[in-house]
Amino acid sequence: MAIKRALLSVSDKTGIVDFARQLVQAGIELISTGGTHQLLQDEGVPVIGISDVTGFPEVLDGRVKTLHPAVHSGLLAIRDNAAHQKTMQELEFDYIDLVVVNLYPFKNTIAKSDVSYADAIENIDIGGPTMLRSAAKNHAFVTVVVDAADYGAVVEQVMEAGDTTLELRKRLAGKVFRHTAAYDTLISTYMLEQNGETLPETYTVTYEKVQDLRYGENPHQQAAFYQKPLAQAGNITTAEQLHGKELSYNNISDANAALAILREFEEPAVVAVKHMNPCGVGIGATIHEAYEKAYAADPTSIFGGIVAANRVIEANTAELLAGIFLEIIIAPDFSAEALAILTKKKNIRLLKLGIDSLQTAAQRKADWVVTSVDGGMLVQQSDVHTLDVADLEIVTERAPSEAELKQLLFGWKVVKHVKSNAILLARDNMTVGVGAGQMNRVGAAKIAIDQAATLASGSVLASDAFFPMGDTVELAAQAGITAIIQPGGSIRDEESIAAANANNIAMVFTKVRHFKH
Ligand code: 93A
Repeated sequence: MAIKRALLSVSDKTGIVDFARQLVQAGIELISTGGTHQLLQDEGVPVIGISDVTGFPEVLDGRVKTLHPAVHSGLLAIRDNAAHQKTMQELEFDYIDLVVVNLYPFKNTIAKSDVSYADAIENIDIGGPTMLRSAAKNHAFVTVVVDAADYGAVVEQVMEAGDTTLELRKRLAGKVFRHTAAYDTLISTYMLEQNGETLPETYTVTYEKVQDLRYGENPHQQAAFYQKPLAQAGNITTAEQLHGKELSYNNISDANAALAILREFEEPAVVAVKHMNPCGVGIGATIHEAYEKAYAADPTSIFGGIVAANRVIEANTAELLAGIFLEIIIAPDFSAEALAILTKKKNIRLLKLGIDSLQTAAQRKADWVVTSVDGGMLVQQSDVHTLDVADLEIVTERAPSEAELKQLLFGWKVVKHVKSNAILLARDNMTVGVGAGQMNRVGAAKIAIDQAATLASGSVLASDAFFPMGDTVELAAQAGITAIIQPGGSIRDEESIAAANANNIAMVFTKVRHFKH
């Protein structure tokens, strides 16, 4: 069966004129809606207006253009069914063999910062998806194109054989249902969010592929990278790679972890990450100073790690960064000089966040975090809790000094992002010991103290959850730690408090915990 008639109705008119011309060359008659019709006419492409097919004008400001039995019978009729043939003749309807539609730009509309609700609603396409679905259902006979990237394949087959293959029609129909499902999902998410609804009965977010990955956590695992539509700026999904090899699966998850820590800080901060945990975090008056501290925190573990900064990287810092082996450097931007220095290194990946400075967690829209389990998933709000100093409870005889308090709050911001059980030591605006992912808290404390070595004495300690016994405090005291921040809330808090008092340690309770599994 040859393709005789095509209906073209597109919002994004890129490439449509050339495509239409080629269809006409192949002897196909064209029908089109308002704007598309106008464009084709202006370009001298012969085309019939949709009203000449339906016998109706486009009405209600274009809300009803193609929603008519003449269109949908033309699309849905089973060509080799005698009863359908008879009905088509009686109603004087003609078959439509090819449909080319792309939809009202709902996503682009809601992405505008000043979009009105009415404008968003007006950009919900009804007639377009209806035609796409009719044509896709009847793909045994009808060719349907929703993606301009497929114009070429259709033209090629039509020019050669006057028709498309069933294989192509099936593929294009499958694409259509995926496309309309994603389109509706976005509308649903937008509308329910406007109404404050969260955690719906069915969880349908459509993720769009950013890129295929060479492999997953290990070379024998297939993997790809997806992003949510309308991902916020400053995310790893929206970062621009300026230099270096393709990102790997582990690079992306580590970079994501680094950015989450960075969002804790408004002042210049640098975070070094290895295997999803911070190995060095520093803050300073300048990003250079912050980097020196993040490096000094643990000059061994940073090797092969990821470094993220919340200010533009300048040449002086780039010189230092170029001196060690790093997988990735992430920053809002790089000065031209810094870029010249760093791009000399073939293997380093440079990621630009494309924003002036990184937004802090408090400035961002709260997000939902999805973790998969076999056969399902868990969804929770991202842990964006920020501590109010006024909520701190001093539980020891000695209150922390101002200097200790500053380090305690710094440590608390970072320990939140360390895999539980976590103990972190801080001093001089940098982490000096990180104990991550231990099955018991004393074990985490031992690792942190061991790593801090001589710097443990005079540091402060932060713990992501309460101490079930006094043993961690005893260990801290032996190491010369002077102050502790922890959630409190254990039935044996008194034991920890007594141990702190006995050793002149100042201890504060946050009454908030930050488990991270
Ligand atoms: O407003 S609609 O939901 N009602 C319709 O009957 C209809 N038919 C096609 N939207 C409709 N369309 C859409 O119009 C198409 O999906 C396409 O995006 C757009 C093309 O309009 P024009 O050719 O006037 O630029």
